[in-house]
Amino acid sequence: MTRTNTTDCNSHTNDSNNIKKLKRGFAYKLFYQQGVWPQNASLNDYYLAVSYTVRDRMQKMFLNSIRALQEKDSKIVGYLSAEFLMGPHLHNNLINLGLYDQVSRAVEESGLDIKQIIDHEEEPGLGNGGLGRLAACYLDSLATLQIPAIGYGIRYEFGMFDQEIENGWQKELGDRWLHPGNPWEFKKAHMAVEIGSGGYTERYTDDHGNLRVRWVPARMVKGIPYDTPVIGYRVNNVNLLRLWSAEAPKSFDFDDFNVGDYQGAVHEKIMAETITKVLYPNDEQFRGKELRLLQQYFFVSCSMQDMVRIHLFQFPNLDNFPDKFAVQLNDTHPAIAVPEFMRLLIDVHHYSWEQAWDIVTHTFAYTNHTLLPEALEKWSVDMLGRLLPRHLEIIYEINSRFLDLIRIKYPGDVDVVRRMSIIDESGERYVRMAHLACIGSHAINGVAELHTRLLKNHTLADFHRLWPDKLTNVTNGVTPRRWMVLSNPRLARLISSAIGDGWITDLYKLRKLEPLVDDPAFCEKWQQVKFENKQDICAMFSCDCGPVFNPYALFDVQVKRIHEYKRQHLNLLHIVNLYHRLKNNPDLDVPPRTFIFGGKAAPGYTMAKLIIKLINSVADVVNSDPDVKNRLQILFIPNFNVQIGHMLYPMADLSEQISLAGKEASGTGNMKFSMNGALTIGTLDGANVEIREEVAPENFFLFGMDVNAVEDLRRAGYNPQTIYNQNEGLKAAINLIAMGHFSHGDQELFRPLIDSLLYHDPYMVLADYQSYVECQQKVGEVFQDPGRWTKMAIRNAARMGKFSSDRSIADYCRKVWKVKPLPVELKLQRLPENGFKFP
Ligand code: AZC
Repeated sequence: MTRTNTTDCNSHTNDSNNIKKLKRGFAYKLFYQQGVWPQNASLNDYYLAVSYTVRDRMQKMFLNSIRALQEKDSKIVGYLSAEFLMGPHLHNNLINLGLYDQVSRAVEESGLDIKQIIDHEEEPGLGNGGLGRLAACYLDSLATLQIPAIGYGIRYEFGMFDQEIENGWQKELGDRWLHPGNPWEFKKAHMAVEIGSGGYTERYTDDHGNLRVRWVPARMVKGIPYDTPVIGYRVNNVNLLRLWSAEAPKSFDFDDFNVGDYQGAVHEKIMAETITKVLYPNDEQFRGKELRLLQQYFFVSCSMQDMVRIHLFQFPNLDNFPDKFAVQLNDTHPAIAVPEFMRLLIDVHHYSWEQAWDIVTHTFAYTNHTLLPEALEKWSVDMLGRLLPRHLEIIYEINSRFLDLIRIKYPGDVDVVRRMSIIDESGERYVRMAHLACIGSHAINGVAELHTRLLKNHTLADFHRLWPDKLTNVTNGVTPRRWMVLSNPRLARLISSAIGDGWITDLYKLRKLEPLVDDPAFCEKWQQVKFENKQDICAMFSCDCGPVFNPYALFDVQVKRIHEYKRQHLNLLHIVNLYHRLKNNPDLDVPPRTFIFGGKAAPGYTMAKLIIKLINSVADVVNSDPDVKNRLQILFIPNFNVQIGHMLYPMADLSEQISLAGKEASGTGNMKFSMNGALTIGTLDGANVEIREEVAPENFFLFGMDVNAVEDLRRAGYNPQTIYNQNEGLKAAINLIAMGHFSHGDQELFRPLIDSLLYHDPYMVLADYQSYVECQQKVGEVFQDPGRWTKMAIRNAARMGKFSSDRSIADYCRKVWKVKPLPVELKLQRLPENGFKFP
């Protein structure tokens, strides 16, 4: 049920009444909540006052939504994810509530600047990149599609580190997102749950003579939920993001304290609270740290206990749990939920193994997000057994029953048993979390067609052969609310003025833009939007003494985590080559280009950090070279995060999606760029394949090997040196770097990178180089024909319907979760005039 906007002739009066109320709201919050007079208030005080006022406007819907979950026989999606990269809340909430215009007027009339207030928010960066941001887009779509859902995760005290660039190198700084105060969360201390770890298990006979198992943990911590409302776009539904924070069960050990052991007294508290202290900043690199396993178990156990509690609030037992909850495992980080739920069902709620297994396998579904072998989680059996002894027993039992099944299915095939076992016994013994997730789930999905195909044929081939119906594809998507309406208001306005605003909740409607490619006035407006977006970013950098960016240049953007498989160094080799050619031939007929990079490297990933240093070093030389002034510029934007993404996707002309085919599971930045009218230069990898299908090959700059060619080349024996020796342009580019042209003559600095390219080149940068450079040449030629370029850009945006996360969520609902929308009605209306009579 959609909320209707006031469209009667009184709407103007209503508006001004609302604005008056909002202004009073700000003043009230400033006075009573922040405890300051306006003249003494800081920007943070104003931000908080505005946010609390907006939050109040959500409360009625929030409380009604929670009541609807409890009252109705509705099915709830439990989305378990170690990461939720939500990005700033205020702006998004204003848009979804439909309050942006009114609040900004109220703010202006109060003498403040809405942009300044919005920009003041410290974004909750509780995720590394793609996987965490996808979870956030999905929460937006779940609420907008009116699907009851709870996102369960970890309230890291320190989220993703802040990146600074010092002398070209990445420097990591602690993120203090909670420091200014978080107006969007509600602490629910009374809903704490207890979480154990360590200890031992014991068998006992209960009062009815049944043999049972009991886990006696060595340590307990409390999990405290913090709830953040997630509102849908112009609907009454508000879902829940429930993040868990660890606290010691008691704050001090007074015995220790009284005998003078202050350190000992606080030790336990500190240890407990360490669990949710910090997000591990490694994306797609498994590290096997004990604290990380504790984090995973902690939030999973909190969440499963919470869902069980919600269920038992309505039903006498857990028999029908899978009718009430569909639980999604966002990668294997929450896969320990499988043995944890078995433990709760068997040890605590006294189900038989068979009954419990039936409930568990009807509850869970698992999404795989990566094919990179180094990202696949496998925990040492010793460590897991030490931290979670009962879970290890359960995992062994699951495995033993599963392998029995395999032996029956494939008699005599010992190899398949070895391959499919949850326990990897090839050396030190490990628990393979992907196998556990596959076996414990009723559905498994990849995140793009190609990725799912590769899962079926390679990574999970044995499982696919065993259960041909379990593996499905759900191609990723992104929310057009944040990634268009919020971040690109100029484009959103232009589109809505041309085709109405239905596209915001039905992105396929963008198709209506297509005929407008033949409308010169529309094309001109389209160009103007892009130009103004580019000017915005130029303005931001023009006051620095650094380079001033030329808004007429082709803005060529690669923003994403820095990783060798994403091949930022391929982009760089092209830049160096272009620089070299321009120096040798000033008459070269190429359009001016501004190359923009952004992204963080995992702190322990030396090669990725060296790539950042190289980008900045090349930028230093190129930007200060008068020979290429205004023709070639390079900008590394530090601390790429959601907020900076808001700025960068809308101003890009060209989107770089250049991973080696078969390595990027999907990518989601590729979708954000296209929606905002950038053209893609890309390989046939991840969702690029489907983007190209949608926009048609002639509107996509394709280069490089496909997965088959990659496979063939690897099998034939790949030797990057041969390519280096045969390609003059490549040789020149590599030599410039190697000879120290960008490092003040230092030939050692970039040697590890150069050696890696020349002697291993695991991501086949050199093999794709020539094809990339030629494709970039074509990009330049097309850009010099603005009419043609604009038509291609409009067609790109017009055909992005498939890549709305609304479509992805609708797919999950239909294929995996079997849930239906539950529109929330505003039954609980306003607070009674004379206050409550408490029950
Ligand atoms: C990422 C994939 O690398 C990216 O291709 C995909 O778009 C995204 O997930 C969302 O599905 N994976 C991760 O961020 N991390 C892990 C551990 O897979």
